[in-house]
Amino acid sequence: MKENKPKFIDELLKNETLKEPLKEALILLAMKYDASYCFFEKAKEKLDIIDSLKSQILNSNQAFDKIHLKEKEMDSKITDLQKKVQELEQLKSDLANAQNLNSELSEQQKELKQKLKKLEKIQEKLEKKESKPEKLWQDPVTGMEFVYVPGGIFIMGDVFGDGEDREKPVHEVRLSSFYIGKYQVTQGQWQKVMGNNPSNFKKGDNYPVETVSWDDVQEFIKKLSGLNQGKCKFSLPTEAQWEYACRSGGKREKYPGGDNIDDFAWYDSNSGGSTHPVGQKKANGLGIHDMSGNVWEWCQDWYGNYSADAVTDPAGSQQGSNRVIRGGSWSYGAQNCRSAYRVNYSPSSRGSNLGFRLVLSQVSR
Ligand SMILES: [Ca+2]
Repeated sequence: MKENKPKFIDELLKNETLKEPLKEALILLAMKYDASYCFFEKAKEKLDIIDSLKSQILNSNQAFDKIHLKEKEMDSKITDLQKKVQELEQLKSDLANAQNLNSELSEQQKELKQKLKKLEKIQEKLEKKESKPEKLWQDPVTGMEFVYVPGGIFIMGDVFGDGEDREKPVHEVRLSSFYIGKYQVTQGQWQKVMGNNPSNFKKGDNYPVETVSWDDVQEFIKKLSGLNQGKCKFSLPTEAQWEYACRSGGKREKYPGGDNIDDFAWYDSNSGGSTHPVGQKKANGLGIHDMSGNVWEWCQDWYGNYSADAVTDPAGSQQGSNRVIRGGSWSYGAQNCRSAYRVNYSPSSRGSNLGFRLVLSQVSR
């Protein structure tokens, strides 16, 4: 072991004059000094260790603080992340709801589309029905056939300029669609409804009924409507309806169907002095027979003068004493069988050359 005693003690011990007790005291002192020195050295070492430990502790405290800070940051980041996760969950659930809603909506959309298609089909059918009505309608009671006459505009009256004054002035008429008898009412049909046959020429059921007054016809209409349980609205044609139907829907036709009267009408030159079964002559452009000739036909209107004004669905004079008759007959000449020719008769009058046909304006199902 290294000795650390101070030099001056060695110097003193070299002195031979030094007394023994003093020498011993000096050696003891040197030993004490050495021990103290050793102790001091060790303490110093310990202090160094303590310092180092202190510094380590300080460092680790700082590190701990840093870790704590990081921990806090991490906590805050975790909280943020948790929030984000919650938001994402909410978004996910919103998305799921939206998807459900979307699929519900598309289901509803599908249903709506199907309904729309059905509606369109119904509309199409309705439009077809409206635009293409049945061309023929048959009365279930008498078997009477009616022809559809599509409405339109025509010039009514003496369009050929060879008529009577009472066929003037020509004027514009607008008419709604209607149905009109394909034939004059027959004796068989009259018999079925009225239970009698007032006709002069009783040659068969298919001959036109005649010797019926305008008033008789009103009774016939009332009874026929009753037999149809009020489902059908029958009437005599207005004078405008009659002329429009006669001229194949308002065409410029001198006789119903064309210029050659013999093709279309029984009149004095070809009738042999009698009526003929309905429908034997050619039909006009609408498929209607015997508008001219065979028997005159009652119209609904009071007889009156024409006005030059354009009119819509005219119903004739508002009042009068006679009703209009149209078309000529088996006993009259070609001039009286013209489409525009018009004459009048007392509503109570009857004649073997005077019958009628009906108009159907409405059928309720
Ligand atoms: Ca006729």
